[in-house]
Amino acid sequence: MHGARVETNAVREVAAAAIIVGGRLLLAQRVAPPELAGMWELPGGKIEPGESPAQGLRRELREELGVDTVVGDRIGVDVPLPKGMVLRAYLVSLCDGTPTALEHSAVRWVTGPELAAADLVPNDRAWLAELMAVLRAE
Ligand code: DCM
Repeated sequence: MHGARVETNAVREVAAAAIIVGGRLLLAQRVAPPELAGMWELPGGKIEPGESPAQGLRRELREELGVDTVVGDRIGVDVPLPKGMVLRAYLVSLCDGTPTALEHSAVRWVTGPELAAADLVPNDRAWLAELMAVLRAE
């Protein structure tokens, strides 16, 4: 078919990182789109074809925050996104570097109560209970 793109069976994944150090979770403030700008999210992004979720998330965190990481276990539910994509969260450890807002307007470390009060992007609210439980267990 003229102009047709090759479809793959793989569901396109957006992976997001729960980076927790010393009882605080890292949040990043979105700059776009307008309806999400100013809201806080778990940093991450789209996994590219041929990447594992762990590889893609490590790449995104290097690009967005300038850090080296190890991607661990999944946490929380799958969140359906438009166009058949799915959003998943992973527990991620920092190996090297200080998270810096290279593609966000800011980053900040929040305690459980601060997370509960934060202006989170709606999708990431699905993980609030699990994230609070991990923060309490720290
Ligand atoms: N997204 C989200 N929560 C995150 C990361 C991403 O809801 N923690 C959504 C926003 C976009 C899509 O995933 O709809 C792709 O993300 P981005 O625009 O950051 O590439």
